[in-house]
Amino acid sequence: MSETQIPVPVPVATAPTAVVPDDIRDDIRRFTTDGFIGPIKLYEPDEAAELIREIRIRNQDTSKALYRNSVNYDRHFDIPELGRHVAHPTIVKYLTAIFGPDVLCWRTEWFPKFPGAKATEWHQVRDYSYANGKPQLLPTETDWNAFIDITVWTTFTPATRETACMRFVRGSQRDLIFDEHKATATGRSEGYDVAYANTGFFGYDFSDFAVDPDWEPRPEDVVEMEMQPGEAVIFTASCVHGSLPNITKRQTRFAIAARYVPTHVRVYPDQDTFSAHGATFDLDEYGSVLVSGQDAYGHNRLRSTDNHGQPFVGTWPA
Ligand SMILES: O=C(O)CCC(=O)C(=O)O
Repeated sequence: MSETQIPVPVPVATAPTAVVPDDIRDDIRRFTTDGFIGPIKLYEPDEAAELIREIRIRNQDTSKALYRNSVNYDRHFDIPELGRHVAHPTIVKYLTAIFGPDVLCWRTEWFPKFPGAKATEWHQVRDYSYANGKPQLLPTETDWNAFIDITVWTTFTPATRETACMRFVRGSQRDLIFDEHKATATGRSEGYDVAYANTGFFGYDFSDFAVDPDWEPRPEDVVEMEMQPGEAVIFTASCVHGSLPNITKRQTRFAIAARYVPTHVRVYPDQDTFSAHGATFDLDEYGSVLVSGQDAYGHNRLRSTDNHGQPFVGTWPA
């Protein structure tokens, strides 16, 4: 760690109420030290191909989407395949081993990388205030730590070094390398289309947040994770991550990230709307989805059914 980097408390990955199944004990241990774990198989490759085909067809109709935006936030509300995906039993198994039994899905996002797309630059996210300067997550039972927000990034097409696989800086969740609370103008203006925003982070320039502008990861800490369709990587967004460029001529890499918190975390605290990636999101109809356990806190509005009136959870065998 350089002198300009501010140390953050060493986090504990598993909550006191978490029960870690024996078969994933080593994975959880590795997740604690590295900040990510994968690839983890969720679907067979042909099942993944069929799912993404269906999802892309359904994407044409946004009449029941929660909001109109080109980052496709929260399409699990109107695309049933995604509503089912967020409560996948393997995802829930890992998350409950980390958070304990009570888990909310608070957001989904699409990450397509089209042929010729730029790399996603190194970034590190803690409470998502990079978007507009306001924290989108606020823990109430603990201080902030690296394991109160976990992303499950699932690829539905091959994610290779050529098509833009994810990469991580092992163990970097322990260091403050990017400080989202720094002021920045880039990315916070309204009305741009992320598809055409010429930055490495969907309209933002994450180097604006670098604590040390000269920071570079040590090569031996960088892990490039190639993945098969249907595989997921689970990570804390406070582990520095990004992806390679898509250098192919015709292969789109298509991934969907689902983000989760334990129920004690307040999601979008005291906000009726928020802005991110050039768009404004009205939270009127928004709710987090309880994918496991119970919500004893009542901090957040919950949604148990999607925008077609179908239950989110309960479509997987118990
Ligand atoms: O898919 C990508 O290129 C980046 C994904 C990412 O940064 C995330 O899921 O937080």
